[in-house]
Amino acid sequence: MRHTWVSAAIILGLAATWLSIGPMSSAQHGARSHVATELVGYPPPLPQPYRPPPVVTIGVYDNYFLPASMNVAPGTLVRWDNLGRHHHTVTFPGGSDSGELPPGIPYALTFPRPGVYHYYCRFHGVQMRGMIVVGF
Ligand SMILES: [Cu+2]
Repeated sequence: MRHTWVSAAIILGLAATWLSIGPMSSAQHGARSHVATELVGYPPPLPQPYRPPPVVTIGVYDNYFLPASMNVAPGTLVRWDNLGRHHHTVTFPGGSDSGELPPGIPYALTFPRPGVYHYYCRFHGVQMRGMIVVGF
């Protein structure tokens, strides 16, 4: 009986030692612990499904943009459709320019960054102006 208690105490002591230092030191199996480090976070996150960017359309008429002002989220694709009977442009001062857009020809730009973007038509700029507000 006394022998059993001594054995149990020895086993408990060994178990406590094992738990405190681990089954092997890291130097003993460095390669294995390197692999284990790489597997942290396994399984890897699932790939996100492709989500097309939001798209909005602005009408280009003779001689105005409709709507003249539009708020969009970052990453939105903005498309201008020339629904008028004349040629127009979508021109951002110091930036993109659609060139001359004949009737029926669209132009599109993506707005990745927040900000306020003013544009106009080079042929009718006095009255034909627009603004894209890209939200934060
Ligand atoms: Cu115009």
